[in-house]
Amino acid sequence: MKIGVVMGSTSDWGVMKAATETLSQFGVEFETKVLSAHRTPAELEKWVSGLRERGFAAVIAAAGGAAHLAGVVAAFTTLPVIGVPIKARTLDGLDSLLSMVQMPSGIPVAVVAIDGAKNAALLAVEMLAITDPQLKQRMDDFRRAQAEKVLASTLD
Ligand code: RP5
Repeated sequence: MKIGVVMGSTSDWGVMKAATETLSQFGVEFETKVLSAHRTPAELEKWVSGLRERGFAAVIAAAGGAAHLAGVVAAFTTLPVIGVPIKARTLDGLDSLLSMVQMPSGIPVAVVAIDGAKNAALLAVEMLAITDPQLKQRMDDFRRAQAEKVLASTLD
């Protein structure tokens, strides 16, 4: 199963590289797209509507400003949608966070931290790992390595 990674602008890519790098690290296939809820609404609908039958399991959607992208993606699919609020040029990304996290009842979007691209990918991997034992093992190994790094750390 694959993960869709969509962002509203090429200006989001600097942050979103961390998501695709993390998916690659776990050997998860993905497709990246730049599509905007307000600049390319028809193309966004077409791409999102075809994802399930093309073998996608979830979508990561990143946007800044009035970040309605994740909510609109969620409106067009019943695949799980993970929103990444991008720290835009104004308001420190708070506008992005609130517009993603405050989805009205009925159309859920799971939202990670502002610029939280890596966690979005990890959450997507965990979703796939529910039914993929190899991926679950890789996630267990990742967690163990992370814990060992913390335990081995020293202060000056
Ligand atoms: C949103 O507006 C994008 O997701 C981006 O975070 C923000 C600014 O886009 P650009 O003006 O840099 O293209 O649609």
